[in-house]
Amino acid sequence: MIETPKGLRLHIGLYGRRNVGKSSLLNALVGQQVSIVSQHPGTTTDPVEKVQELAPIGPVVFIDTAGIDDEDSLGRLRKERSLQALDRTDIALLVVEGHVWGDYEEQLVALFAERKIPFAVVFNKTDLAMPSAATVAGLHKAGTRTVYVSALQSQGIEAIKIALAELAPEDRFAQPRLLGDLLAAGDLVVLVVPIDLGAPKGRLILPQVQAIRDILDSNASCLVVKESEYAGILNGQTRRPKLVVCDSQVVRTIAQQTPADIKLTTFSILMARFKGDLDKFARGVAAIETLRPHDQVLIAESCSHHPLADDIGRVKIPGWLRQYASKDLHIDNLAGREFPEDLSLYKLIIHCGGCTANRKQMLTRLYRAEQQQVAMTNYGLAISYMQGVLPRVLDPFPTARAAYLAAVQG
Ligand SMILES: Nc1nc2c(ncn2[C@@H]2O[C@H](COP(=O)(O)OP(=O)(O)OP(=O)(O)O)[C@@H](O)[C@H]2O)c(=O)[nH]1
Ligand SMILES: [Mg+2]
Repeated sequence: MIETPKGLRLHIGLYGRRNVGKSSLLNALVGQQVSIVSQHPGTTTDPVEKVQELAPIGPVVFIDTAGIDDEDSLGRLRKERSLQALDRTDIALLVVEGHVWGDYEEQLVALFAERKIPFAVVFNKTDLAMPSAATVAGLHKAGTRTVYVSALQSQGIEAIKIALAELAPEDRFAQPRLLGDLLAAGDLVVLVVPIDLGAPKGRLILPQVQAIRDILDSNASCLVVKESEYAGILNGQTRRPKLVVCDSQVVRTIAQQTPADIKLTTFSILMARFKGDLDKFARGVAAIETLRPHDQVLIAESCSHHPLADDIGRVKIPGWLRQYASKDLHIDNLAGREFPEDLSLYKLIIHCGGCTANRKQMLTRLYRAEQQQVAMTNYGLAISYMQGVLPRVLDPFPTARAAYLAAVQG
């Protein structure tokens, strides 16, 4: 078995007073009894470590520490060990009992701050008591994340995982290449770039520029053409393109003009893979088929650009969806940083390519949707789906294609 070495794993430490439920939380997080729990304060003496694959972050180590609020000689030893664990902690969870917040917690917060360890405050035992509004307000004012849980009743454990994903450093979310991994040196790629009203003045958009750069990094070449020139250029080529990448909005025409043995995809599908999880988006897109009148759909964008008259997220996709599924869909648009906590009212979320967002943000959103069992896909997949060319444009990505086919059959 190939295991990620501990040193490469994100270390998540649980800290807090004795008896607040650190060990109970560890057990709830990993779904196993790995740390001993008892009603006697001081149960955990040495830090307990547990390796785990934690979605969506990946390989992590949880460290359950001894409560470090006692001052007898044994207590001092425990305290030392727990503080040593801080040295290897990438993210800390400060576990507190509902209503208990004092100097001890403030000291731990100061320790995290001094060591620049991102942390969240986990209010445990909320089945017994809730934190005071003043405590919570103070934490929020300082920009600290708070989570309310009950380890005993297994409540709120998902919220901890989401907080962890949000606190995890961006470089934990390994980024695939945009398309370079699909190419060999000497290959030719054709990029079809419509220059319409939506195209920014005097430049190309980021995914197009990134694609050109990535192609060059692979020692491959590319031709950049407008859709009106495409057929002519393709016919005049003696070299067969390895791949054609087009804008989603012209995918149907380009698919018709491209021989079946030349692989075709879209910029947004490349972005879906680069910034998110193509397999999951491919699975999510099948939900379009199940949309019924009055279902709620969320269209989410990472940036808040000024919407154009025929804006893709506000006008085009809603129009296509209404035409394809039902004219009576309820469609909400959200742009920028906001993304609702409660997604459960939505039947489907369609996200933009996220060219201005990072991979971590997208994976965290995807994870949240997954937890609430709400289908999520992205612009490019949704458009290609409604244009009837999805299997074709997923052809270069066999696992995504399989995920899509399984979802439409299931
Ligand atoms: N009511 C309630 N009891 C809880 C909850 N979580 C833990 N407990 C109880 O609190 C006691 C202490 O739990 P532990 O998980 O051992 O606490 P700890 O923080 O690891 O304690 P030390 O190892 O002594 O520092 C046990 O009796 C648990 O059953 C909760 O959410 N609600
Ligand atoms: Mg313990």
